[in-house]
Amino acid sequence: MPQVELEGKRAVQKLITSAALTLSLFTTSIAASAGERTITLAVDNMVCAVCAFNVKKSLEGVAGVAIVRVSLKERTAVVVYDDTKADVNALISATTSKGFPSAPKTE
Ligand SMILES: [Cu+2]
Repeated sequence: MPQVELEGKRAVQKLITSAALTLSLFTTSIAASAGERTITLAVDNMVCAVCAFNVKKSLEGVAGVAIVRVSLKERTAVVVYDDTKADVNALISATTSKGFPSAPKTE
């Protein structure tokens, strides 16, 4: 039954193509999300888990901040924020005012 086999192959191909298309649309919509930025801050004075917690809390208190991931080991805070509501200076002053001076991390 070569005909049936061919149909089956086509159906699978169609499925793969539509899955790939869905995935690329999904990725595009995330990238295009309005005003969303991610920045890595190098944070000073973090010596223990409580410090890291306080840094996280200070950043989460800034309007427009969506996600904060603090690494005690790396001495960094990765912040996802809406740049129509918050800016880098607001993030820096939030941690600095709690005793943890920070600056955009340069590789
Ligand atoms: Cu500490």
